[in-house]
Amino acid sequence: MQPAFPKITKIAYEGKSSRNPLAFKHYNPDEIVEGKTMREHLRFAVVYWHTFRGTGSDPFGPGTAVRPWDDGSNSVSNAQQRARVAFEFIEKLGAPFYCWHDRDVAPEGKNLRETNKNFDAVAKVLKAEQKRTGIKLLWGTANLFSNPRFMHGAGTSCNADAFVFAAAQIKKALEVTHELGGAGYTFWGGREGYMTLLNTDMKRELEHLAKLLHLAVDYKKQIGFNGQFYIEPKPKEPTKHQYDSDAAACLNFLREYDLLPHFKLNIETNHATLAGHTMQHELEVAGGAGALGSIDANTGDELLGWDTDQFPTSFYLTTYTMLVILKYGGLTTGGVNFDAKVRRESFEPVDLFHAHIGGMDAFARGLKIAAAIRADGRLAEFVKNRYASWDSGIGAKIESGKTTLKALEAYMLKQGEVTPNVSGRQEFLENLINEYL
Ligand code: XUL
Ligand code: CO
Repeated sequence: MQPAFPKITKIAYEGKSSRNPLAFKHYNPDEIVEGKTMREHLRFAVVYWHTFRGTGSDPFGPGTAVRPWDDGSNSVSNAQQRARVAFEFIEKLGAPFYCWHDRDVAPEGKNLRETNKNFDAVAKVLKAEQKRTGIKLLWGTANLFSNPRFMHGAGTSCNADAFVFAAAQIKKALEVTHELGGAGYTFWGGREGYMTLLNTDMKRELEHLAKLLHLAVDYKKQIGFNGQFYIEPKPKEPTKHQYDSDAAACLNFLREYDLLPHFKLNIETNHATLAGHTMQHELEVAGGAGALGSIDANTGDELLGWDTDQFPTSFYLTTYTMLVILKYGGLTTGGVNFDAKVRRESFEPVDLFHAHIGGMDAFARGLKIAAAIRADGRLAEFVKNRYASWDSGIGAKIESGKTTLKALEAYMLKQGEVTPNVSGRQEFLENLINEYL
């Protein structure tokens, strides 16, 4: 095969004084941070859908992207060629992982049988390319939202046959993920929600969704797939309301239907924004429940109210993200997945490199800053001291459950009033973060 990126060689780490746009300034894969290499901490993944299937189209116009390797057809051979190009890109970039939807990698055929055959034919190339390069699958997923059959949803559709098609699709996607040694499998319920409650039996839909996930858990065990299952929260778009609206809603759903032991969350920055939360908030909610699994690291534009899927470049964002991830023990099965696309105006293949290099550098820098803040210790110490009143005396008694409302009343009757104990010091803490940026 002729190289798709003939002028680009392996992207190297050149350090922060480099002015080479095709070099890393901060991501030095072998550099040790908090006892692990950056490669191990960040576990970067390239997404197949935006990077190799994105055309730059939007609701107002067709694609702009120039992709000389793609013949534009829906053939299996074009899909196989695209797979080889994908691996050339990921290898040159030096990302250790990638992620796909079943329908990104292979075209749909005229029925499920033919579609599965197409998928197998491309998966064969993916497997060979994984073997050749050592690049691994972070997670696979099934696209249960693009085809018109899923107009009412998949697991939550009013049409039982659509549920069945989704189940069959998940079965196959799990098999291929397993065959490719995937570290995980993600469920993003793009149309698992509603456009209007006037036509929706919410309770019944949620029960169906839980059933579908239980069937997947059972099948996972049956085929011996040990990868981690994730749910990816998002509040809306394409639906008005998606049931997996944020981390807290997902956790509640998983607990209610006895699914929590089998799932962690895949938290996406732009989805947090759409839910009216920060990424830091969503990660804390997941981390506190022991369910922080993986992240989709794309970001949005705060002036635009939709999911713009941009590459992250803000050091504040990556620092806050890495502070929470490190606090909860780091990414284990998960990774930093760039579910991001280049802008429609960035139509050349080289833009794909600029975008990923920038995102990887932003996260490497965020990792180093977060580690430095942790090594400094003032932030953690401040938080610890802020709760000092709970470490002894009446606070410790309450925490250990050794008190009653009557005893607390007696305590306060004696004391009379609450004395302020510590300032929140938000400004001081914001300045402290700035010392490291
Ligand atoms: C959509 C989104 C998806 C999931 C995988 O907003 O983030 O691409 O990551 O289905
Ligand atoms: Co995503």
